[in-house]
Amino acid sequence: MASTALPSVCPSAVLSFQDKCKDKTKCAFFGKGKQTLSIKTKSNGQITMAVAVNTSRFDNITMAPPDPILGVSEAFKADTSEMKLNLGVGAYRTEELQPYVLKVVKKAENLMLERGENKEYLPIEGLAAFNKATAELLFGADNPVLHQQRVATIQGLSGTGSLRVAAALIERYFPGAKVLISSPTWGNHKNIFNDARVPWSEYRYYDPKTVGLDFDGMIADIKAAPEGSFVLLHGCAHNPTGIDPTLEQWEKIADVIQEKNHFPFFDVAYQGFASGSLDEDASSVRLFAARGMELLVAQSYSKNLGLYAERVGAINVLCSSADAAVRVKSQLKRIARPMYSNPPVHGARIVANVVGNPDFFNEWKDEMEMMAGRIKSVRQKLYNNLSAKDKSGKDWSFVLKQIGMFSFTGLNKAQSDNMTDKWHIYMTKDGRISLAGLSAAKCEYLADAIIDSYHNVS
Ligand code: PLA
Repeated sequence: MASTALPSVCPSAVLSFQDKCKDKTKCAFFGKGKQTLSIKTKSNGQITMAVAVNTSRFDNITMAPPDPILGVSEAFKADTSEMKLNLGVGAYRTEELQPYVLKVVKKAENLMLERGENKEYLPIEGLAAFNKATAELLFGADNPVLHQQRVATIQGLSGTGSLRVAAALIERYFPGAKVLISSPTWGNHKNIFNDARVPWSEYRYYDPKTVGLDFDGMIADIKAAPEGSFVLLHGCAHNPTGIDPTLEQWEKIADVIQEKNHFPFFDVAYQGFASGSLDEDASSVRLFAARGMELLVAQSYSKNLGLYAERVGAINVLCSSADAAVRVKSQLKRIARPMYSNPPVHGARIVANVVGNPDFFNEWKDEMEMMAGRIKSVRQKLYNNLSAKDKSGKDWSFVLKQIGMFSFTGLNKAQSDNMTDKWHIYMTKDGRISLAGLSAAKCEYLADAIIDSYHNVS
């Protein structure tokens, strides 16, 4: 800040100066709001004038790093190459690499328009028909936990917002409890718990040597965690590895969690997308519920119904009694109200309409199978190209073993950089590619890029 002492002037001069400057648009000292001027009269009659040039109270705020996943889409947009391919974010594309709105979603929306639904606020907990449908999709409509009213469900701002509400519940009612997160995991998990001030640590999950699950490491780390920790589990289609435990392994994971009095916390962002079946993909959650365990589940409809920007999802807390569920639900609402007040209605109505109408429900299942099927077919085609073109003898079969939207290629940061810099293929720097953004036509090009990056960059 520059400080200038003006020659002694009488107070009336100050007044006239201030008067002149009342019209700030004409006064040179107030150029475009970038400068501020303050005038002080000292006891000796001198006037000091302080001019602050181009300063901001935000000057000590540094640039946040670009988001490791959504930042990739920004970089992709800026690339002018015709060969460019966005395999960063997990968003389903058609064979023509265009975004896809499910036909059944359009039908449900038309119905909603015809009905002339209003735009009144939803209750804090969200749309009742949605909450009922989402808990039934997750646990199965005839699951005793629902009939016993042991599940507290509130609609959330998709998977992310639901995880954030659950994190706030943990912070408030289980202070100091740790969340155990798989290594690696979806990049945003750590931010969510950091921002909610919930301590976390990692458990082993991925074994680069076998390109598979490090099951023994996972069990050992869950066992070693302080009793009563929350164990964050990907319900299906683990992101980023695409490696899920088998049902037998899930049973063993449940054993250890029960032994240690831990709390299972499922993130279900891909129900129906891993196997193509809603029920099969919920089997991990249902297995834990059948053991009478209390658990948390965050759900998302971004991928399975393609409702990405509608932000529709839910947080479910399975409690050991109906009475506990009522109290937990009241506190979930208490957390949500000052955070975002109440959730958006449009996506919730779509889900409720699709699930509530048997024809629509069947159409949804068909379309989900179609999407999951397209991803499986490009997975196969990518593998075929990799194994036919790479003469080094490397085993690429892990591509086929992984499930869901992603393939975890094992490419390191330098190799992933090569994919982008040389081949214009955009992906996250942990070596993850979204097969949902790949077309059959681009499989060969992608295989060439992977082989080049794997063998020629270290
Ligand atoms: N949980 C997991 C494991 C996810 O992969 C994602 C999304 C979410 C929750 C949250 O999604 P939602 O808030 O839209 O419901 N992961 C994406 C997108 C698809 C993202 O990073 O936001 C991904 O590319 O990893």
